[in-house]
Amino acid sequence: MHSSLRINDEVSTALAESRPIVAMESTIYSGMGLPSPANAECHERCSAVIRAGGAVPALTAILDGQAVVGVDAGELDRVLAGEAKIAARDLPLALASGLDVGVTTVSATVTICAAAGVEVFATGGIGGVHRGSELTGDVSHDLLAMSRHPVVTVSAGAKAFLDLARTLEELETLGVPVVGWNTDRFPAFYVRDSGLPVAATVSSGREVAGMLRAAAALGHRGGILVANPIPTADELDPQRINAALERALADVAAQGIAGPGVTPLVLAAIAEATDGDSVPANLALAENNARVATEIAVALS
Ligand code: PSU
Ligand code: MN
Repeated sequence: MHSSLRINDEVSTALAESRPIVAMESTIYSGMGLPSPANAECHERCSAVIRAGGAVPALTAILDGQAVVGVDAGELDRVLAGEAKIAARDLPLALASGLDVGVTTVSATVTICAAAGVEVFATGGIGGVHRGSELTGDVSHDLLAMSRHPVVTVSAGAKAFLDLARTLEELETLGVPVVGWNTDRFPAFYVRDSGLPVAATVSSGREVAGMLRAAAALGHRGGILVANPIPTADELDPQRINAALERALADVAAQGIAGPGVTPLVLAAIAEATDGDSVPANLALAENNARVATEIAVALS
C-alpha cells in the first residue's frame, strides 16, 4: 500500500531542519474559491510573501490518492483546476479510493498539517456557523477540526456570510482560543470589524508561538485562531458588501442549494454583486494572512 501522506522535498528538508513552514489550503485557490486567473495570482502572491518572510510555502491538496504537503510547480495547475472539495471527513474515502485531484478546506488542511508536523497555516476565511443553522444544522467542521489539532490558523475572520456571533460562541464551546492580530474586534472578511469583540489582542508572532508552546506543555491538543483584519486600504464598504451578501444568499436559497455547495455559489454571487470588487479584496486579505502566518512560523522555529 502506498503512503497516505506525501511531503515534497522542500518541505521535508525544512521539517528536518526545523525551518519555518506555512501551509496553505487549496479550496480558495480553486475555481470554488476564486475565479480564474485571480486564483493563480492569489496562490502566487501568497507563496511569494511566505518566501520573502523566510518560510517555505506548503500548499496542501489531494493528488492521486495521497494527501500532499507542498504541491510542486509541475502539479499546481491540476490543483488550481480541482473540483472536488475535500473536508476532513472526506479524507478517508479520497485517500482509500485514490482520488486523482481534491482541494482541501480548512478542516482537511489542519488535519493534514498535524499529520505532517506543520504548525502554521494561512487561509482566507474559515468556515463556521451558517445563518439559519438552528434549522439546517450547517456548522462547518472547520471549527471542530481547529479544536483537535495543534495548528495555528490565520484568517481574516470567518466567511462573510456566516452567523459570526454564533461562530465565536461555537469556538468558545470547542475551546479554541481566538486572538485578534493588532485588533480587539473579530474581522468580517471583506471588512475589518464585524462589531464583535475578541477576548485578546496579539501583535507579534512571538506571542502566538508562546501560546502554542504553552498549550502543548499542558498536553492541550487544540489549535489557535488568529483573526487578522483585511488591510485598511483594501477594505470594502460595509453597506455595499452587506447588500451584496443579502442578494447572494437569497439567490442561493432560491436555488434550493445546501451543504458544501453553498460557499462556492455565494462567493461567485458576491463577486458578481460587487462588480468583481470582492476579488482583489480577497487576494489582499489572503496575502496579508500569509504574511502574518510567516511571522508566527518564524517565531516558532
Ligand atoms: N472562505 C472563503 N472562501 C472559501 C472558503 C472559505 O472565502 O473557499 C472555503 C474554505 O476552504 C473553508 C470552506 O474551509 O470553504 C468551508 O466550507 P464549509 O462551509 O462547507 O465547511
Ligand atoms: Mn457545511
